[in-house]
Amino acid sequence: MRDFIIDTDTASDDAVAILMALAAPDVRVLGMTTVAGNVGLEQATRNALYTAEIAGASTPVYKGAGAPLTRTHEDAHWFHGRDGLGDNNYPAPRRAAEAEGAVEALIRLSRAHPGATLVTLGPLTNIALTLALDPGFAARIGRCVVMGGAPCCEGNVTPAAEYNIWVDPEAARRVFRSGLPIEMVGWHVSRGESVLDDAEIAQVLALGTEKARFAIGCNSRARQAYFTQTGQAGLSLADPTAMAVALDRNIGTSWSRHFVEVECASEITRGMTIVDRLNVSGDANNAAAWAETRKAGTKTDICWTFDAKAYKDLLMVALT
Ligand SMILES: [Ca+2]
Repeated sequence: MRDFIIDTDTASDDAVAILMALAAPDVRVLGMTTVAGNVGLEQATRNALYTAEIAGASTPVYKGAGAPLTRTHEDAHWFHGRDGLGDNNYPAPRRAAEAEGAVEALIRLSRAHPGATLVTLGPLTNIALTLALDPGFAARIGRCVVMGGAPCCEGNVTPAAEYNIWVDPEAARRVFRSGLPIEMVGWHVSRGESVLDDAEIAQVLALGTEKARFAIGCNSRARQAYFTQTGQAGLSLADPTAMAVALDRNIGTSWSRHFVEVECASEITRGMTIVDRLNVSGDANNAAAWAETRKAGTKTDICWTFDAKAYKDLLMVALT
């Protein structure tokens, strides 16, 4: 069995990603840690618990940060609905979160299960706080699959940035410099061929399971919002594409490894993930600006392209 820990700002696409992990026969989800992001912390926690319930799982949920490290929290209700699950009035979950906090749980679980895979589906606040308290955390994680960023392409919240990185860029910068073995699955991966078209959505619903109905129903608002934003019809699910890569790295079909920097100061490019694709960050004209990144020495694996068919097959099995 492979051990997974999921850090999530549970909204509608997180919910589908969580269902995928909980359905994987060779994966044990040790716990889920929640963070303020697409929705507030209380709602994210409630949604994580409710999603586990839909999957018939009793995975413990640990509450984490209620706001970014230094900035005011900004939600994404416009995309996922006020409750993050498309405002379908889902009932309250039967279980409650654990008394232990997310940071404490992350440290404890990484000690008890070294080599576990950490999958982050939200802002990186909890992970930055964990690293601040325990820098050794990075070395105890086997893989860290990050849904976040927009490497060398446009963002979904500003022209330059993807939401998870944009909302807490200081946390992201700390995490990208930490030595965590990051596999970055940016927003671009969930677009184009990865979008479920109307026929594929009908195929999911034809499975007739509660999981399938929930996966499509909770994303009804996101489906409309994505069309408004991009003009592409269908269901674009960012977190499930990252989870697919976590479950099977080969679903990412081309990768390369680079220094990545996160813009924290600019108004226009806040949260931009800048990838040193040509390895010029050490050149004299860049050396000062990139000194901290290069000193940290951590490169990130960037997923550029993706096997959309294998992802959709995996999704269908998970929702059956
Ligand atoms: Ca998310």
